Amino acid sequence: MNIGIVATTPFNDQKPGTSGLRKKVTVFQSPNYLENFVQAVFDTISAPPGSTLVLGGDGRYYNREAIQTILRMAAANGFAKVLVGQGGILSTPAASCVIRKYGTCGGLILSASHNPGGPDGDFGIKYNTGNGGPAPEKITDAIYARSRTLTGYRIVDAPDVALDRVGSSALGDMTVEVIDPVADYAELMESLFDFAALRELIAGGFRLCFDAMHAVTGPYAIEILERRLGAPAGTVINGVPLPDFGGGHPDPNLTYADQLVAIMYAEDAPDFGAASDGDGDRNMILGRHFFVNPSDSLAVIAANATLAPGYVHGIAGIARSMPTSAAADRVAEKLGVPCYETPTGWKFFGNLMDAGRVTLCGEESFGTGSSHVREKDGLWAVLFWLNILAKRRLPVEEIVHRHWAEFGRNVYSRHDYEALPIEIANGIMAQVRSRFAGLPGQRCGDYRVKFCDDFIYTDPIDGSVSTGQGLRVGFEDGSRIVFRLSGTGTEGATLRLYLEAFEADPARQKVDAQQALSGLIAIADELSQLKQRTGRERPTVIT
Ligand code: VG1
Ligand code: CO
Repeated sequence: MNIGIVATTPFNDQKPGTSGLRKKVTVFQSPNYLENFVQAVFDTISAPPGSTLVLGGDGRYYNREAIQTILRMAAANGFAKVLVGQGGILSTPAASCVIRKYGTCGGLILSASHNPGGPDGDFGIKYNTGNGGPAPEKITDAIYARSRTLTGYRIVDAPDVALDRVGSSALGDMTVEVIDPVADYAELMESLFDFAALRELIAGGFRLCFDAMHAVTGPYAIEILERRLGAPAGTVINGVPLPDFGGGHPDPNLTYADQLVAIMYAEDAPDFGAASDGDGDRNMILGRHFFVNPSDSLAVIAANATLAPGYVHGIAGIARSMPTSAAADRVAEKLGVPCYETPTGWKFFGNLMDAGRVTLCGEESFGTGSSHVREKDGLWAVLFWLNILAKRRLPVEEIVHRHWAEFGRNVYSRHDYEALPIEIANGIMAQVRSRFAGLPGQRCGDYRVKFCDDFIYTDPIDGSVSTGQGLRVGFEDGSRIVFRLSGTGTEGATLRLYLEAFEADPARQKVDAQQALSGLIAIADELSQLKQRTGRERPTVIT
């Protein structure tokens, strides 16, 4: 077997964002682009000889080609073994599960998550460390630095490896083991949730619908919901993963999961609906004619955690990203466990979970998970909800309403302005920042400003500091406005506006969030000149 070193000129645009390196497929297809980044990862982690790597992706366009390239490079870089999902498929949480279960030195996950796929869509790659979680900033910074100085990469000259059948084959001195992408993950889910109770719930006529959005969760959901839990065939819709996600936008929100939303708001709607994203780490939870805000979902799961066998002894603590509502904080307070506020992105939860400080983590962006893996986990959240529903036997809406009555409601919404010209987005952020000095103590509408800052996080475990994580305007009554630029988009800039108000009075909790937040929305526009600067009357997506 020939190990070659291919000379390259370094790239300058391979800085990983919120969740790995994401670019247009065409960028990844350009000569040496993928190879340069992969070599930068291998050089940075310098895995000891004999190491095993996990490899898989969400099945999007270019997944298979990238896997073949990475296998050839892994063989040339001295890995002893690569565990690759059959057909090149591994959902993000399943990859995390496999890395942990087999104690590998980490893995490469090929995904651009919720971004559209296909030849004109997006591709992405991310390195997860041996704990199963996304590499922390100090590693991604080192990978980026290396990607800018590389002048060559190592690769063997060999034919493609067969990926469609489970089993082992040799690639040079390396073993490629094609594994069932679902089995280890499904086994882990069975160990956490009361599958007997779920089977009984479903056999008793409880109706559900899961929208896999033609993305990676199709095979996982069919195996778990239909085969193991006995839900009727057809419970999983859009269950066949397609390289372009059927032309859709695999983002489980009220805008892009419109087919599921129509089903759940129809006259004969099922009891429960859920959707997941491109790589299977996000979840949207719906009841009959009812949407569960992701921040509330985290809080409800926390408050009901002991109903699931895997959490019967309680939770150690909760962590949530800064823009996520404080609904979970109220549950943590009541349970007497700590609640941590981290920057956006799952990589910031890893240290807290590894140190045993938290069990549950969540983000407002439809991300919920626990220390069972080191990624957010879409199907896990769905099973957690089903477990709660099986034990409490109440409609989804009623569970949330009772939760609000007990803890108060953190009325919450996120407004996304997608594909803005970068200068305009930067201008809005600068405009908000320019107002900071004069704001504290001032009245804005019905609110009085308590503080403004640009969120800085100091990791309580390793002391690392992350700056520039979002502009916050906090009010005396706990309400908040947050402005943040997305780190996952590939077209222009996406500005996210996060809005939160608190309502303690149960008589006033069942209101439309946009209406309840209208005062804050107006303040946000006044502070940022959003409408004027973007020329847009409304956001691209409202959650
Ligand atoms: C978004 C979400 C963030 C999430 C990230 C990755 O990042 O806001 O909460 O962790 O996507 O999710 P940003 O920088 O665009 O706001 V996934 O499912 O795309 O891996
Ligand atoms: Co995702």
